[in-house]
Amino acid sequence: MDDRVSLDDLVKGAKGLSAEEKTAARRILLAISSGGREMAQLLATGPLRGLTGAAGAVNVQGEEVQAFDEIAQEVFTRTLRESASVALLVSEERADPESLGGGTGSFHVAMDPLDGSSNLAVSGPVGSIFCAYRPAPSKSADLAPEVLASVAAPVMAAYVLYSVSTLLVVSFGSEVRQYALDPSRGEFLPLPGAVRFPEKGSRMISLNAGNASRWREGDQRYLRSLDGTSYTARYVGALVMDFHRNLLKGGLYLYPGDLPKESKGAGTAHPEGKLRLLYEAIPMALIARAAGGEAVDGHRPILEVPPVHIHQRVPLVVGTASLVAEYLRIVSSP
Ligand code: AFP
Repeated sequence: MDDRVSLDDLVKGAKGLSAEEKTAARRILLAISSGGREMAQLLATGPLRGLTGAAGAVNVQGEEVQAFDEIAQEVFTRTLRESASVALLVSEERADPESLGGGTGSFHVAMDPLDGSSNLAVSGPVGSIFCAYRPAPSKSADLAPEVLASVAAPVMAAYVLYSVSTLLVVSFGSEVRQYALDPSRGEFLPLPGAVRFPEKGSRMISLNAGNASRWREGDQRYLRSLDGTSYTARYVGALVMDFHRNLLKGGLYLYPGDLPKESKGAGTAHPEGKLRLLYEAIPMALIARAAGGEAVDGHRPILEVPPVHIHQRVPLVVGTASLVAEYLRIVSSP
């Protein structure tokens, strides 16, 4: 059955949103679509304009900023501001939340405007990730605590995948829908069917084994347990691409924390993992759950991790529910 659902109809069917929130959610999705369309065009011609390398600056995570990271930041900040539906915006590329002045029914939005940007140098896939949070009733004078208070209520998650085609994937928590950019019309058009992790899918395992000597014993044990079993190793190094492939085919994405600093040699950088709670782990967890999958931080569901910082990192294990359960069993039983 060809049950394509337009973005408008997806918003109309979203459960638990007021009429004002539905209007805001629709405008935010239009802002993401329009920014995604603009980014797809810019990325396609990036190599011709020399836009693949580092810009030389360093972002709030201490990472070198690629030119496109900043371009994506500006594109999506503009489209989200124009939506008039975002109160506060948190971005990987900015130390502090920015007030975008959205009116009644507005959400706080956390975004990673360009995920996997180190792939740009080789024309590899990249993505943009977004999560809309419902503001908590009591307002704080400071912006960061106000965003953190809203993190308990993620309402909508979306990502744009820029690859051989440009896809928009959206969920309000009950189902996951895909939209493909038609460049000739400049529009994201719905693809048929709700997306779910396949019941009897592949066993794609996505992890950076080059970091394994720095992982905790449980994660190393999980890696050893794969030896001799039937699985396929796939790792692009862009969360959006690795997650999306596993969502469609069946699989597990794993980015654990490193051992505490004193136990490791030089290069130790991510005791809590590399990925960020608000704009990477939670949106992927919302989408994974809505697609019948699961997401954990190594012990507990990602959606139960208490938020303490807007740029908080968290270990992430996400994918097919049975593979996440298998991971949890192996890390917890020496
Ligand atoms: P960049 O945006 O700095 O390329 O990082 C991408 C990312 O956050 C995520 O998309 C990848 O899955 C992960 O990092 C890859 O990290 P490693 O290079 O350490 O495997």
